[in-house]
This record gives sequence, structure tokens and C-alpha cells, in this order.
Amino acid sequence: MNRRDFLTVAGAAAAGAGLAPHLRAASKPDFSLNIGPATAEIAKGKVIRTTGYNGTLPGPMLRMKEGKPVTVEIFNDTNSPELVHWHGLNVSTKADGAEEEGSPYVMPHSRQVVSFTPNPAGNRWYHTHAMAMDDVTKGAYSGQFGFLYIEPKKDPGHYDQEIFLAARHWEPKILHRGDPQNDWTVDYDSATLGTHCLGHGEPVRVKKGQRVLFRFLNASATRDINLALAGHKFHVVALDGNPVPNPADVDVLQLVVAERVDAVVEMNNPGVWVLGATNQADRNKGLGIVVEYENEKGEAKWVAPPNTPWDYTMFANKVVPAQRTPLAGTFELSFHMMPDPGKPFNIWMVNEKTWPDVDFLKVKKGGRYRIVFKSGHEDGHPLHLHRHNFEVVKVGDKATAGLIKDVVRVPRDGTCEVEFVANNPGDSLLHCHMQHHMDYGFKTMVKYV
Ligand SMILES: [Cu+2]
Repeated sequence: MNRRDFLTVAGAAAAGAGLAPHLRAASKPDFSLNIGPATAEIAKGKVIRTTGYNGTLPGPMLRMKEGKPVTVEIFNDTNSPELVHWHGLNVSTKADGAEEEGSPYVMPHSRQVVSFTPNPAGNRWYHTHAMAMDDVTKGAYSGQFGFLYIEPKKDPGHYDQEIFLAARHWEPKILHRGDPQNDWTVDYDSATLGTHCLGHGEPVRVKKGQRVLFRFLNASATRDINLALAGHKFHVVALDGNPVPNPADVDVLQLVVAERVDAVVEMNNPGVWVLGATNQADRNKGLGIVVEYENEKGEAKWVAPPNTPWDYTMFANKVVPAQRTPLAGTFELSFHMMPDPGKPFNIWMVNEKTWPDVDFLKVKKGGRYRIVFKSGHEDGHPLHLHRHNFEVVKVGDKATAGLIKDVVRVPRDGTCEVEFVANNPGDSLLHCHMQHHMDYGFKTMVKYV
């Protein structure tokens, strides 16, 4: 835990007494986020009007330095209480932006100043943690998200360009799938990779021989995505912002909701290419961007990649240690859906219980714990643990080592196992990152006892 982490709410009676020295000096905050209306013309004539940060979609890129404390002031210019979550950062419960952990809301038309020490380094992001329930203008369905890059103290990167691209679905609408399970879902009319729909906005301009580092984020509220760059391979160097032990080449990247992938592309095939979703329906909605080599012209070309399954373990250590730190405990969590007749969405359960009537994962500081995730037949889930990173130790039946993440894919009817060290005392939310699953009960908490 970072002892410098704290948070103040403007106007709170006791605020003065708890202020850290550098704030008492009324220093200017390092970053400022304004929650309010945001508009973007993502394609000619297609204008998205939603709630965002500083009026842009995505919100501003926040670049911080590992270990250098920052203050962020947040203004909420909306009529709804809001929460800003620092995804993948080991911050305090007060700063984390999760109501369940006790983080205070940024109340309507109020200001909040939050302070934390950015850590660990890498490709992180920030987003609202407000509930949406059946209001698809709120929560992750809105435009409240942005990249947060924490520069490492030593940057080992060797690349000619660094390009941040968030995948995002827009214009959400509740859709009845019409099956007997009463399973409602969310569909979208448009999508972007970066700031515009495929074929609109500026292309990624490259030169032959360049090494381009792409930092991808799946900022979709509910949808997993697969990405390919026609004519090229991705050299995956980091997952969820953390360098992988065994960087490797792949044709297709998979990002479940909230995941990040950093990949270097050797620009060795001149032309005008599509970097986009392998799913044609997603590409047609706009999920893609043109990559244009210098002095090349013409229609961007899409080539369907080989159908290669995504497997985290190919980026892991080649040898799994026979002996790890002994475990202080193991938690087995299984996920199932319960129809809720007459309601728009189904209820989700962790070990047959739904939030807030769930069993917490009780841990002691310093212990190493394993969590076994098991998805039922209804759906796969992106599991996210707040305020900690974990090591992926088993994907299905395959033992693995060395992959540090904060979101993990637990496939339908499948399992995944992770281990984490309880090194950041305080309540830590553990939940499915699909907005409609989280809203309808798919949450539990790691509690230090
Ligand atoms: Cu889920």
C-alpha cells in the first residue's frame, strides 16, 4: 500500500486536517478531469453524444511516472454521482473509485481531489465505475474512459512510433435474444478503433522498416474483440501493461473486456492495410483503422488472418516452477446465471450467491492465494481484481507461469487459475468486467482480516 495515497473532498469539514503537505500548499493538480457532455463525429454524419471526460472520446491520455505521486482533480458536471476507477493501479481503497470498497462518490456538480502514487508501470486506463443497470447511457456504456500510461523508471522500449488505440462499441441498445432463458443483452450500432470508424479520420502513417508499438485497450462495455493487421504479424510484448516473459508473434490478438495488449509490428510489407476486428460485423460497424505506408495509395486492403486460437500461455515462461511460494489459501469461484422473469437482464451469481449476499475472500496480509475461476455454460467472463495484480498459473488444464495481469479470460464452460499476493490491505473488488454482469450481481470482494 502506498502511504501517500489519500483523498479529499472539497468542502468536507475535516479536509484541511488530513491534507498532505504538497496539497496544503494549494499546488496545482497534475491532472484535471471534467465529467460532462462529450461529442464526437466518429464517421461522416455520425455523431456520438454521451458523457465523457473533458469533452473528448476517449478522454485525455494521462501520462504519469512510476512512483511519482500525482493529484487529479475531478469535476462532476452531471446530475449523477460518479466514480473514477484507476484500472490496474495499486492504489488505496479511497482513491480506487469503487463504491463497494468505500471510495466516496464524486457528487453531482462537485469537485474531488484524488492523490496516489502511480504503480506499477505500463499500459493502464481509467474509467467510470458507476452502475448502469438498464440505463445504457450510464456506466461503461458512456464515453467515460481513457488511457493512463505509467512510464517505467527504466524504459526498455525500442520502437519508432508508439500508438494507443482503444476498441470501443457505441450506440448501445438493449436487445432481447428471444430465447426461453429470458436472456437480454446489449447490441451496438457502431464501433471505433482509436477515435473514428474504419475509413474515417486519419490513418496510422508508417514507413517501411519502422517498428511500431501498438498499445491496445478493449474499452467496450460488454464485448470481447479479436484484432488483426492485414499483411502483418503482431509481436506481443506485454499483457495488461506488464511485460511478458516470452514475447511471441501472432496473427490475431484477443482482448476480452478491459484487457490491454502491447504489440510491436515490423512494418515490412508496404501498402494500405486494414487493422481491425476479425469479426466482419464489428468491422462493418467501424471497428478498425487504416495503416498507410509512406507513398502508398489506394483502397485499404483486408485479408482474413489464419484461424489461430488465442492462448495466453504462448507468452509465458517455458518452464513452470515445480515449487512456488506455499499458498495461504485457495478460493474456488463458479459463475452462473439465474433468469429474472420480467426484468431486462438476468441475475449473475458467484458460488450460487448474488451481490451483496456473497461470501468474501478472506485473506491475511502477506499471504499468497490462489483463485480458481470456473465459468458455467451460459457465458465466458473477463474477471478483474482491483488494487492487485495476479499471476496466471493455469489456463484450462495447462499450468503456466510468469504472466502478470489484472483481467483474465475465463471461457464459457472453462476454468482459469490465478495467484496473487495480499500486499495492498483494504477491500478489493473482484468482478466480471462486462457491465451488465457486474450490475446484476457478479461481484465479490477480497477482504483483509
Ligand atoms: Cu460476466
